[in-house]
Amino acid sequence: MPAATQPLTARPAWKALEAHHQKVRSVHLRTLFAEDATRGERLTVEAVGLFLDYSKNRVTDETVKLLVQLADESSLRGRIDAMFRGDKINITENRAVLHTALRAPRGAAITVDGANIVPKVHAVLDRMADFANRVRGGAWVGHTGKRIRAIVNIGIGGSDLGPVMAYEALKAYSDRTLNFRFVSNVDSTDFVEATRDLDPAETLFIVSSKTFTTQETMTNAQSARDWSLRGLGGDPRAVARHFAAVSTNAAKVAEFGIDTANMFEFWDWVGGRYSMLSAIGLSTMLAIGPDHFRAMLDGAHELDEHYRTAPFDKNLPALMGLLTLWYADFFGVQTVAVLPYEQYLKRFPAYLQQMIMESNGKYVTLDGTRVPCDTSPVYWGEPGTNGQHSFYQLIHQGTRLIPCDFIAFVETLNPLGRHHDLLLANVFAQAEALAFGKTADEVKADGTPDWLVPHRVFEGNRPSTMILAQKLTPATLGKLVALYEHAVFTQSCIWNIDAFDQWGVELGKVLAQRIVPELEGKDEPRLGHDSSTNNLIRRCRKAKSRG
Ligand code: G6Q
Repeated sequence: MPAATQPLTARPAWKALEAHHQKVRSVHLRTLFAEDATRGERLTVEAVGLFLDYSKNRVTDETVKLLVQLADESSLRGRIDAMFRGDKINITENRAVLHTALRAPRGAAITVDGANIVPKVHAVLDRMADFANRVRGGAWVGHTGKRIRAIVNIGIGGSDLGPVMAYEALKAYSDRTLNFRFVSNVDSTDFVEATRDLDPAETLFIVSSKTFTTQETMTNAQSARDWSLRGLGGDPRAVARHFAAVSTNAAKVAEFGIDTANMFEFWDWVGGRYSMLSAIGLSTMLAIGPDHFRAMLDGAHELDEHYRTAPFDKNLPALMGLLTLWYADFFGVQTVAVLPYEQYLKRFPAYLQQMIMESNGKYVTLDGTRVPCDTSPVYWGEPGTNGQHSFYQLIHQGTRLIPCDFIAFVETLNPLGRHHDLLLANVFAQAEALAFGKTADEVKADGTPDWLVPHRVFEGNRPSTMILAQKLTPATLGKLVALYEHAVFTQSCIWNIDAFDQWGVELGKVLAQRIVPELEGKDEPRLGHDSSTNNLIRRCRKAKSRG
């Protein structure tokens, strides 16, 4: 039987990795480095301007060889080709998965259902650029003739996290005369706080929703419409000057009252969490301008080409995906920390949380059977150095193994005295401390009293990966996004799961729809939930009527 058709845990490479794990699991990184003076230079890969140092991971050359063998036995190459080609690999929704087409150069050809989609992608990009130039240049004015000064993106999940992250990440490249806000939560506080100091005459809302049916977004969009019209004298024609939409659903956009001339389209082959480089990035383009936006697309495309063509042992996303799988499935690792040493990347971990956990947080394989091993670990993180003064304690001396991804840049966008050297010194020091720790003998040699020694020992052997780039630019951000997207895809191919659906978010949505009238209705509803849910609903109804 060819390996790919064998159950994952029966494949020769999986069996070999199990046996190999027994041999290496207690080998210390100190030993691995002591035995190979070149390890820190050898176990690195540099491509498309990203330098990946994976030498401080608990791997040997044999581990990498076996992981690559597992990728081969899982037909990773064929699956990558199928994704790029536009095969309908999102089988539970019968959709192609072509976020890579969003950054394909003009002139490329990618066919979906018999039509080349690349010209459509560029037509939308051109319309976005024209709109962005008009708003940024002041040619587009509001209903009363005033220039737009504030842009509020309304969206949630994939229609929010990418735009927020990219805006924060690329603030240095943004037009500082424009004020950007992001409203996602159905909690009214989000909308009220985001708009409290804005002038409706100068505010443009972008309603970003693939489906244009999402409860939170449509509720916020309605409140935005009311807020605008209230502030602009109630003339419904004002909507056309103060609202744009990003959606796949033209009918719903028109039904909401937004002129479809102000609608920017994307397609069902772009997953929500993979959509920040589609028209969902309109707020990003408004902030940084079309040229920087295109540079971001080009960066992502470079990484796409690298992923598509590089051998897996020299392939940045493939290696990153495989390393995490090694920890998740063989070391039983439950969580991974992403720690950018770059303040502008403060929302990058939150963005990755959705991309990774909504994609690979699955227990059902493409065949509908249960996966035979663990799938995605939990991702979390904060920028360094702040985290060092908070949760790093647990990473250094806690009982769990938490692999870390460090992201650092040689240059800062804001040179100021010694700050950047201190920042870099810290990120390198953390990776070193995690890997090598500090032995009891070393602690004693410092003159530490015996009783205190155990507290001051660092076991080390805590793995980390260092991603180093020259400088945070739009192109670099595009590369980082594509790097993680493809690392996620790599894992999903091995686990044989659908990384592009998200059925796990549906049940709660449906139940909420049922509870809304039970909370709002005048008459006491007949409640048919469990006793806890019934009690919570009754309690709120009573408290509201007293309130
Ligand atoms: C992402 C998910 C989800 C989605 C939101 C918003 O992959 O599908 O996070 O982006 O639920 O959906 P709409 O864009 O349709 O409003």
